Amino acid sequence: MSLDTPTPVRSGVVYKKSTGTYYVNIEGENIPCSISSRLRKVLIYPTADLSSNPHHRVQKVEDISQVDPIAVGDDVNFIDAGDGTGQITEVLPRWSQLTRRAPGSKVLEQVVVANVDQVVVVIAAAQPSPRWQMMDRYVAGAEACEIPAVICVTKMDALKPRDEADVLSVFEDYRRVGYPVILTSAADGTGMDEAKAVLNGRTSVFVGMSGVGKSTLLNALQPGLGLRVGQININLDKGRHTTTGLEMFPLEFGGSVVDTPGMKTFGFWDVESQDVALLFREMRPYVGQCRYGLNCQHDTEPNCAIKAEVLRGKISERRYHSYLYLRQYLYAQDK
Ligand SMILES: Nc1nc2c(ncn2[C@@H]2O[C@H](COP(=O)(O)OP(=O)(O)OP(=O)(O)O)[C@@H](O)[C@H]2O)c(=O)[nH]1
Ligand SMILES: [Mg+2]
Ligand SMILES: [Zn+2]
Repeated sequence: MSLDTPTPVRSGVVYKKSTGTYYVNIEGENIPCSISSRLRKVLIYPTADLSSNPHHRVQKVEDISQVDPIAVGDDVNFIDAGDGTGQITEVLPRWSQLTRRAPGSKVLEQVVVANVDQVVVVIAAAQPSPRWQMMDRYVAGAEACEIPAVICVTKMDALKPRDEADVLSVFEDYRRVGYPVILTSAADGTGMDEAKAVLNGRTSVFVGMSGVGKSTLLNALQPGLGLRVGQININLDKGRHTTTGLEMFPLEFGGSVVDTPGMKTFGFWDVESQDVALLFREMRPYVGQCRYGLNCQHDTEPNCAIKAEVLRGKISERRYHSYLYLRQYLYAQDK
């Protein structure tokens, strides 16, 4: 290449990562890219990863609190090597990010997905039976990341008639506080048009416990996607962690979606204990109204405005228990 030929810099979106390689999507093609040494400088690995990844060198870099400078969903600039590969030189500013504490680290943050419009919290109506506290943890996690949440109920076909009224009334609670809820079944096609309408034109990330049917739903929405799905373990009433990596897919009807492996938690990276109630929408207006003001944990304190609303039936008791449980989960042990 002669000196006066400008370096061909192109822009795209990171669709997938695997150790050291980032797949950048441009015009429907995934180009494997490495990253420039300037970006690599901020690429540090937690010490705990050393045993499993002997090739990773720990770099002690102050002021850096993220494990990987590039996340799925990032808009990046890269140099096209001309041989089907490239090198990422720049990550463009993110306008939203789903974060979590890096696995194996107490201090490092990991951006799981960048630049998403909405978090789709997926929960099965049955098989596995709904874990409401987990669901509230996901919804609160989305609030902590300031990304709108949509609730997508799967496996409506598997819901027993005798459980239907109870389960549906819980979803009504969410509608009442302002979360859209869609009821679907990949098995009989229920709610497919509604699901498409919610995903159309947006970038979404699917979260939810293993086995709830995230990959199956995506396959049903877009035949040909061919994501791997797995049977749930009936005895344990749990999935088997079939999806192992994070990957973004373009949707033919418009928009794109990131399928994730069943993550247990995200979003609480920098949430202080007294802020947890703010992550429950219906509690927000009462925060600061308790006798102990902003110091109230809404637990055993007297004259608590939030508990008063629970007693009056304005805040669901179930959501209030999820709040107590989440606070305990976050602060009784490590985040
Ligand atoms: N009855 C019924 N079963 C479903 C439905 N959708 C998914 N399943 C079953 O649920 C099981 C788990 O589905 P997956 O799509 O692998 O679940 P996942 O949420 O992607 O799980 P992970 O990748 O492990 O996080 C499979 O046996 C599916 O056949 C549905 O609409 N109805
Ligand atoms: Mg899956
Ligand atoms: Zn209170």
